[in-house]
Amino acid sequence: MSENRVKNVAAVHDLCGVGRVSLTAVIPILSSMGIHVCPLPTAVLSNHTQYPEFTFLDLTGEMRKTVDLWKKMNLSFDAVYSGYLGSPDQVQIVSELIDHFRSDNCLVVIDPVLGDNGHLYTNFDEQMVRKVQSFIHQADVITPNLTELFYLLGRPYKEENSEQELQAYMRQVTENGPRAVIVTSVPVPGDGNKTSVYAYDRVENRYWKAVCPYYPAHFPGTGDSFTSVITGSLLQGDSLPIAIDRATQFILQGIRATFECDYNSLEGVQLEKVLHFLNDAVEPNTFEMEKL
Ligand code: PXL
Repeated sequence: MSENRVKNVAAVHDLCGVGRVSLTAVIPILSSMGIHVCPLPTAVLSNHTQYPEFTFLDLTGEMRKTVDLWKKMNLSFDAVYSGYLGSPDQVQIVSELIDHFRSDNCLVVIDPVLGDNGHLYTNFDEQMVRKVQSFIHQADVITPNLTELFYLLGRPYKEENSEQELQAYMRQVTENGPRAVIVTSVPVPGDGNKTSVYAYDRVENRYWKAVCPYYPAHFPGTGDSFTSVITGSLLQGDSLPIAIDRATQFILQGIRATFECDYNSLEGVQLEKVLHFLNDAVEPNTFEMEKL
């Protein structure tokens, strides 16, 4: 019976030996949610780039060969999901992958990894920003953090934004492309112990918001874990607000399971302790916003 078929995702991310980011977060999370991950690795690193030193093997040439072969093999994917891409060339390859494999039954999730805390990550420049600005038009769902949202809009970063402004930004970023945007790491004005997530579904013209506790520790890879849960949840048939509930709840469980430990936070949240929660019921925490 075809309904029982395990769904598959072409996952375009790098592979880091140490530090739970990209594929080492994407694979366990989606596998735990009953989804088959087909990795298209963009690079192999000794560890992620927030450690003082790292080795880096670029796989752009191998990506091109893999995509050409996958096209010949008559494959189909239930989703294409991309994260950190190292260069405009890699974006171009993933863009061609999506063009080839997209269909009404294929969900395209793009996490437009560009920066955080108001700044671009090392190695990214205006050329990369412009490439990603047009790339997101191919997505069904994008998951920028607040910094990335401003880069996608070509506006200077601003930490404090009214709900009316946030709604306008989300309408603008979805104008020619993604059906839905989920914006993470939106500070809650006047409350440093909270953070929030905003979302907009252009087709339904509905806005959503979730407020979550904020833990003052930096764990690389939480964005990758968040978008992986969103992807798995949407593939399981959940609505956008339920997918956000699932993702925010999981990240919180992971941070709580890690926060108290005497531990180098660069290694990322201890996913292994909380993967089993992915199949539990979720507490509703995402509410529909009034249109402003
Ligand atoms: O999205 C996190 C991430 C992914 N890939 C690489 C990284 C990081 C964060 O530092 O360095 C290579």
